[in-house]
Amino acid sequence: MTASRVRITVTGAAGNIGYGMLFRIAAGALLGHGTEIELRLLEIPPAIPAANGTAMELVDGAYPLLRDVVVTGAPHVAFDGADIALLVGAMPRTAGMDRADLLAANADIFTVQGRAINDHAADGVKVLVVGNPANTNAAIARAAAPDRPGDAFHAMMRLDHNRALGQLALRAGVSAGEIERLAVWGNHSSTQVPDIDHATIGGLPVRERIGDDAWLDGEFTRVVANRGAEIIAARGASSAASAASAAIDHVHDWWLGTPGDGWTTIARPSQGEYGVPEGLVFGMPARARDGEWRIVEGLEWSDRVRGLIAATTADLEHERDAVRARGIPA
Ligand code: NAX
Repeated sequence: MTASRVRITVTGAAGNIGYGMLFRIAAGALLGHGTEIELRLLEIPPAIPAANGTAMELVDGAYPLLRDVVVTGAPHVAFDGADIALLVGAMPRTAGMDRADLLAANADIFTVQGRAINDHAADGVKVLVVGNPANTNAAIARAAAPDRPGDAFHAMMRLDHNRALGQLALRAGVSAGEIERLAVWGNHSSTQVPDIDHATIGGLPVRERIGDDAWLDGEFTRVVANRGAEIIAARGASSAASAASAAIDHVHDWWLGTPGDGWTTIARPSQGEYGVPEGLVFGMPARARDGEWRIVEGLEWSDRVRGLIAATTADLEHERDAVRARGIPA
């Protein structure tokens, strides 16, 4: 896609992922070096001073592509004319809050933001939800934006995809760039299903190249699905830089296309592909061309993968039903 100037809205701009992402966006990592950028940074009132500090640093970076930075607490200002919206800010789980409370608190945020996108964003806006629970938050935002095409609302599963690539690359002693045709199905949660059955390393099937099915079907899947918790335990802070990098990868490919015949993982509202209930924002393999994603269809699931996919589907249905039980469309 080409456009000489693109307006990008980032919510939660004062947070850790925001800080990991904004300078790379300003430097051209998102849309390439021929596209000027306007940034709209949305924050809640207590975090506006910190977002202003980030905006000052963006100015101090003297990025040639960066034409404008606006910090605001008003969704209608933040999303006005947005071509790309990165919904990073979310309500974190606090002491005493159960999962249903967390879902409901975030449902309010993503309903307001979905509505503001519906009413104010540019035609063709592309929305990536990063804030957790990302898949269900994306479904909520989409439901609040009935005038926009459903497939404009994605949730980020590129970090899960990249984590799986990273583990395979380490194990095989290759670059992540040599691995193709990987997919991560389902929810961005511990039920996600990294699927290597179609994947290749340097053109060879992964199972053949690695030669250790027990590791691939056990430890590999566990490490990828629980990597976020492992990083919090190691750093004492969540995985902000790799999450920012994955969000940039997702939107970069949406805008500029996936390279060659390769595919990656996105989560967008199911249109019934692979029998997944319509509307669930579900991780699937996809290719991007000319600003549109096409799901890679026709892949066969092993019995093992099929069983795991049933579980991640039930996980997402459970989240959706918990939100709907509070009267919130999702
Ligand atoms: P931080 O707590 O550092 O930052 C979140 C920011 O969002 C804060 O500055 C807060 O003021 C702001 N915020 C809260 N409500 C808002 C609202 N209604 N409008 C605008 N801003 C709002 O969290 P960070 O580490 O940046 O993570 C952000 C989100 O990403 C979390 O929900 C986190 O769970 C999620 N993640 C999602 C990942 C994925 O793969 N989908 C991986 C990384 C990350 O865990």
